[in-house]
Amino acid sequence: MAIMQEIETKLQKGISVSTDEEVYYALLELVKDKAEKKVSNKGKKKLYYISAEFLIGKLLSNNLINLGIYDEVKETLEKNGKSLAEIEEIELEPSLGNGGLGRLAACFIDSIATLGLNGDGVGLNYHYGLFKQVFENNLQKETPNPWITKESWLTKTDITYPVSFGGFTVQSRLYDIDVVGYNNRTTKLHLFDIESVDESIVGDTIDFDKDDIKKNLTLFLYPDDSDDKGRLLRVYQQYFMVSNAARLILAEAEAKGSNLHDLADYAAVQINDTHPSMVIPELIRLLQEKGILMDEAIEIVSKVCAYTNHTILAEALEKWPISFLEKAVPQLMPIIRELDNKVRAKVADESTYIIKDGLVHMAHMDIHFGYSVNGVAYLHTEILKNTELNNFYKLYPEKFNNKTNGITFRRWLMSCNPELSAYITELIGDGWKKDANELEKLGNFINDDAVLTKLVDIKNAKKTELASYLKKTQNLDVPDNSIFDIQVKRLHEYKRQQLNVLYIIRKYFEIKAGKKPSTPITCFFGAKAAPAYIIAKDIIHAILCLQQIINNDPEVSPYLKVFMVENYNVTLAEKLFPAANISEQISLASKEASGTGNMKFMLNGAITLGTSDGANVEIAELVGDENIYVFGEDSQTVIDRYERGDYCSKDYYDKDADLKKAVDFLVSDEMMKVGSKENLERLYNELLNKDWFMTFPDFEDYCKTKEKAYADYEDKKAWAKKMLVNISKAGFFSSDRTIKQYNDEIWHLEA
Ligand code: Z2T
Repeated sequence: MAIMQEIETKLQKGISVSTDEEVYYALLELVKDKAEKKVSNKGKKKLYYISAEFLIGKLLSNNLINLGIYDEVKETLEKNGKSLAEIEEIELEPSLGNGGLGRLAACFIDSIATLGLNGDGVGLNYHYGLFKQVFENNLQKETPNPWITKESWLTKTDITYPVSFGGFTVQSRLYDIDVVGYNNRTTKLHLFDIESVDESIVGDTIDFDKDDIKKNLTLFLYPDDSDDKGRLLRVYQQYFMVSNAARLILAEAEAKGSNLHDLADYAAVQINDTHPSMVIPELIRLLQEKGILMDEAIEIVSKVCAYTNHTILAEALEKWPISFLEKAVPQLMPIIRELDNKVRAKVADESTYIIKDGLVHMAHMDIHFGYSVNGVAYLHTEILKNTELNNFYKLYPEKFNNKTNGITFRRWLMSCNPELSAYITELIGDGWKKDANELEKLGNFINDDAVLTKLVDIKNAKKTELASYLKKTQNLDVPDNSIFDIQVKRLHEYKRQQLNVLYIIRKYFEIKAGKKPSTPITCFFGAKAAPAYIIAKDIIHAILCLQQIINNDPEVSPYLKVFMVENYNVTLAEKLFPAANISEQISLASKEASGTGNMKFMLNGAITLGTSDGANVEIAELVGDENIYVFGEDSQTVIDRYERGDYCSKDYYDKDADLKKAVDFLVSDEMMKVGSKENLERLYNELLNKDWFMTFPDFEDYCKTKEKAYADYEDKKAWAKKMLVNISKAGFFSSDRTIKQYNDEIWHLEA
């Protein structure tokens, strides 16, 4: 049937006489039908990617692309006076993740489906995604972010399990989302929920009654990025997730003929950070229930579970008080104690024990009782082996391996930048869509002026598109003839948005003093701060105050503008990456495990301005010094300085007049006029008396390197060459490559 007819059959009327909303729901149903008809791998062994977060973003466009009907649908709609872009606006974004970790899980299931592997995602069906960010008086406010509508991507299944906590039992319900691969194949995202969740306890804020677990268990995604503050409800959520996952795993293995002694031939479990770590004791518990003795159960599970670490920030390694676990999941404590005893009997190094000082160290359990431990970028894994987890590396060198992160090019190029995609295909054919390494063929055009011009034209068109979108949705007046310098990621001190802020203040003074940039500069920020992260919110406040001052200063604003976009999420990300000229990746070296935004920028032809941190190191290696701007101290210097403990930010402030002037501006009369004294003074004092993430030592080099990047931008052709090299070398960062490595080296599933 022609696509037009298929849509109209769903609509029961003509497209042209239907509303955008009706068309959206017709397309949703159509996609669900088509997804159901695709095949999925039914191999013996299956991967379960368990994650507390799957930041899938809107699904319509991506599914249309992966089904191969995007262009056809778009044209059909156009012929009937409808715009796919406007219909996409109807879809609510499922923001079921905080940032990189959740988005990575979403990219991974796209690649698992595309590679035709037998693997599913398992997580929770949060009724409210990460909070919606609104700005009021230059401050972040948080409001609830619902995404589930009556018709949605969720399909209710008849799978339900009783899950017991200390003192009560709940009945779970599994909802599935079909994950359509770019290869005629699908897999499932399994999201568990309970039917007693009560959305009516949510008001205008994200505060709610934390006590009634039956009503709130899957109500909210926890809004913390890598600085997770432990909470009891979080333990309930985690156990609910893994208990359901464990039952599903055992049921599916048994259905395929496993006697459970051979579970490792039927299942691999990837533990995405420590949030699902209780799956280890839970699987052991369930195997015991089925008559397998403790020692053997432990051995079986140790051949099934593999752990991914996503951070070296000590405060982000989950450690639960024994009292929490005794209250929420008392049935696990005897098993966890047994695991700890086994470690104590075998290992001399007390630093690796699971239970210490009344705390259960989740990562320690994963490393002792999993068969693989991986970091998410080369540098990150090296730091884990040599520093953070060195004591474990000495015990189990064979378990440690690196899997550099990746992104799905379907969403982060084909879907968000169809213009660039089409042009790449025009130049090198469409083999790159299946094998991203083919992007290297673009290198042949490095001296082709027409190609370089066209790349710049596409970039300019995406900048104009972003500007008009921000005008329409946030009433921002963005000059599209300026350099778009973009920093988008969670707000965290280690990511150092404050360093960018100090540069902007310096630039502001420079322009005031008459030194005007040849091309105007527009600095974009997009970032949510965890609601309880005070200094992060102060940094947002400082950015919004600066935005107000600079954009309204007639002397400065023709040359420099600042925009903090409201409610940065996947939807906005898809509009920002294609429009970027400069990609800010300025974390303190050693602190960003990988970063994945850096890859999205590069793929869309932005040039990285970054430290030698996370995957930036690998980007630099691939593109060469000419095509990236690297600055700042290296990770070893930083690690050594922490080791010595002798950092004093005041010394730098006293020595560098420009730095002093920029820092002092935070508490100037101008800032106080538009901002709040409490917030600005707190930030000022934090930087001057602590600066834990060492912004000051990198300030001078950052400014110098950024000036060099801006100066280089003036040579259009040379800049376009850098863009071309970046795009052509991005193939390594396809999540298809990452997933292939996970499979070859950890999961060993049949293709
Ligand atoms: C997160 O997004 C990341 C690490 C975390 O550590 C937690 C969260 Cl929610 C517990 C990020 C890293 O910061 C980032 O460098 C990395 O690219 C991403 O995970 C995916 O690995």
